[in-house]
Amino acid sequence: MFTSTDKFVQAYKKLFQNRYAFTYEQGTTEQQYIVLATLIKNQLAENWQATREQYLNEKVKQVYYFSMEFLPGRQMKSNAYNMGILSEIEKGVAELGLNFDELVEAEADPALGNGGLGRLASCFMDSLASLGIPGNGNGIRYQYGLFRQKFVDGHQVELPEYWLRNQNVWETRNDQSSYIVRFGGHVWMEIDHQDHWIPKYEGTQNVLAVPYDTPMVGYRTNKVNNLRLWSAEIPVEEEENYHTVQETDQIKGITQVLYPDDSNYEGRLLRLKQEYFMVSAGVQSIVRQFQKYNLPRKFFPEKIAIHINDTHPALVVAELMRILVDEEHLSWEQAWEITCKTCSYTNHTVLREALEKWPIDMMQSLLPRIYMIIEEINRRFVEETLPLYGEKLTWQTAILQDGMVNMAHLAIIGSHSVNGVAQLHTEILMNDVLRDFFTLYPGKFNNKTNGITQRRWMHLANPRLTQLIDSKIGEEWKQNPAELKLLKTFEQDDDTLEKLAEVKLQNKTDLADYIEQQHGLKVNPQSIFDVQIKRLHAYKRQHLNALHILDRYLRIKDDPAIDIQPRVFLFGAKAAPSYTYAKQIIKLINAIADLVNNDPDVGDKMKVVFFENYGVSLAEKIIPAADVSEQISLAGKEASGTSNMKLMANGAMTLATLDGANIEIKEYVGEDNIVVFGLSSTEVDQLNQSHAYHSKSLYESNERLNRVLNALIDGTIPNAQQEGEAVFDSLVHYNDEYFVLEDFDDYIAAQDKIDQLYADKKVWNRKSLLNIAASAPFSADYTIKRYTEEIWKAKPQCTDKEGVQPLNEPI
Ligand code: 26W
Repeated sequence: MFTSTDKFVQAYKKLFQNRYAFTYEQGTTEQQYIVLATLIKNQLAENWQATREQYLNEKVKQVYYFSMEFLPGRQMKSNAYNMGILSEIEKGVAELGLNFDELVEAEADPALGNGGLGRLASCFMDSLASLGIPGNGNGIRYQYGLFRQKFVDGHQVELPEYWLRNQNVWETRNDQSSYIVRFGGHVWMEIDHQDHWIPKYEGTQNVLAVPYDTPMVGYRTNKVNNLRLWSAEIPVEEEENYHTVQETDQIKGITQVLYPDDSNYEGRLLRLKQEYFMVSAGVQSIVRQFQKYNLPRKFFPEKIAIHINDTHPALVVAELMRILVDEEHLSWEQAWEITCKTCSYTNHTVLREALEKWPIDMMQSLLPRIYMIIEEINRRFVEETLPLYGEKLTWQTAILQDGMVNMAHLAIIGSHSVNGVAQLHTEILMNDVLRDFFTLYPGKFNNKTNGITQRRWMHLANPRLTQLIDSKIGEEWKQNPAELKLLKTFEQDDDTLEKLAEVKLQNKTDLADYIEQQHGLKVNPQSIFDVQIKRLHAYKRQHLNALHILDRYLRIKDDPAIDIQPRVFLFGAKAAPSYTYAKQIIKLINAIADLVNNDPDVGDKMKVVFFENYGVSLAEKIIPAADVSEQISLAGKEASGTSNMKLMANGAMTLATLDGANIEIKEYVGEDNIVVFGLSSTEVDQLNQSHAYHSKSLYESNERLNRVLNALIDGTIPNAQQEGEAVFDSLVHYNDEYFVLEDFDDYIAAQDKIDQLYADKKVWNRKSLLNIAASAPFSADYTIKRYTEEIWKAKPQCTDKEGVQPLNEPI
């Protein structure tokens, strides 16, 4: 790369001067960052081009990962690291007299997603590139990312997140690959002179989709994959038709802002426009790419895989049919075979309120041709299914139901593979949520447990731990995560355990400094750092955590001399702006924090911190400092979770219900090295079915619970009377939908167990080490290998009757 530090310094100075016409010392931190990032981007351009050309020349099979959300995090350090030039760059920057960490922080963190689904997509991008698998991301270049969260008097306030304010160095606009996407108007069919039925359009609104490409750099490979994000513009030839700012805004508005809703579906027209916009542009560019291969069209599924990340891009099925039938003039049957061999779908949630169903009227007027195609897919599906399975099952699985288009049904019927994201989740899909489809297509269903990239979440976020691991087992684990299990041989080694504790303490001290600087609050790094970081949602039960905090507070008040392990409770969570209850829980926890943090009786025994604006960058600071990982969702509700994996890999102990991937964590680490509590998903089902749950009687009969719940409404927490009442009412008067009260006792006991374990440092450190050692199976590299071998395989089949894929084997 750079032959010497001198060369780097010269190149930096030159580029800075070219760009700004003054010297770098006179520049702002942002400008200094922009030049450094540009220099790094220039270094990878050659590999980026070479990768693209190689894929094209060798006509390799390419995967297209369609996702409405990506959360890549800051990219400069990660790119330099994956390219193998990080230490070189750090040296050069020091030589220039600049502070590298400050430059790193000057980069905007693109918050183009809500949570787990978007971050998973970015971990997958990293793994695809690092494994040298030809994989492309396809998404939307939102001008405004997920809102910036601020607390005003403890309430969440949402501010616009204009992440493109400073130049985005990483993206490249590629006008030559723009496409037109059509909305609305009228469609009718005409026969042309070759006897093809051709749709004719009138009065459509045409939008130009312009791609912005971002390099996805592989770790220690020369491969650079592509993330393509589409932006909506007015087609140049139509500019004269747009006279007012409102008219132009309406077009550009399609890609203006990310919907801030996580797990809650709302049938908004603009959202449907976004979905089709991304899908149509993406599929058009794929078909163009395939044309460059110059192969018969029947090879399409052997050269192209399109992955549908949750139902948001499910229109892919209809759009690919449209292009193959209307533009490529294939027969319906041929087109259908290609489509379902090409497409695959991942489900990410079992929450009913999250399942997308668009009103037929809306779809028909916004996407008339697409709707016609969906109608035909549905007609043929019904025609085939009815005689074999009868009315009930056919009706339950149809795409069109009660005036709605059921997007999950479209995705399943049009794909050769349907997967869940953890073993339990996949089982729930097969036995419950998608049971009817499992009857129809058992061979389509399979599990792909989520994973995380160790590069960002260990190597980069936790360099101290990484160094310690390197010094014990060598560096091989970085290429081959399975090697992490070698750490287990050090479980009785005092030196290793002490060093591990030292690493954790240093990370906690760093986080404590950050907390003091941000919140003006001093926390003691010797305390247990107890972390719950995820979207705020009733099913994730941050309020159960809050009840435990209150209980602890009351115990300390009873006896200020109580001998109790000091704890810092750390929260990071955004609530959907329209989700009133979630916002009330935020306010309640902030009010509890005020109460606890300012009570002299409490002192160092406990502190509560609610970070503002939780996101990828903040997660990188918090996770390496965590002792306890709170994974306390109601069993059966959390599809997988991925913060659970990141925290485990950084040596936190998991405090968990048997939900999502927590179950696999327990399998890998062993039941002695995780603290499990609460109802199982089967017990939850039984309680729901029997209607035997009466939360109010628990409130009345359980003294301890009674006291904590009363504290919500009796003025104990000044400043959150209303919110305390809201939470109280939902738990006591509205029968506690997520069984918080049922799990309360068991949760408190589990928390006491944590205290007990932490009291014996050696025991704790050993468990921490064993968690790191057992975290390897959650490498996204393994997850991606499984997707590649089992879903995006060389010759996928439409009617995959091979039977259910085996669930993941431990490695
Ligand atoms: C249309 C509204 C909407 C928006 C986002 C509905 C649903 C979603 C996502 C599917 C929600 C989501 O992010 N699910 C999370 O996906 C993660 C990655 O698989 C899992 O780890 C989490 O358990 C799951 O909640």
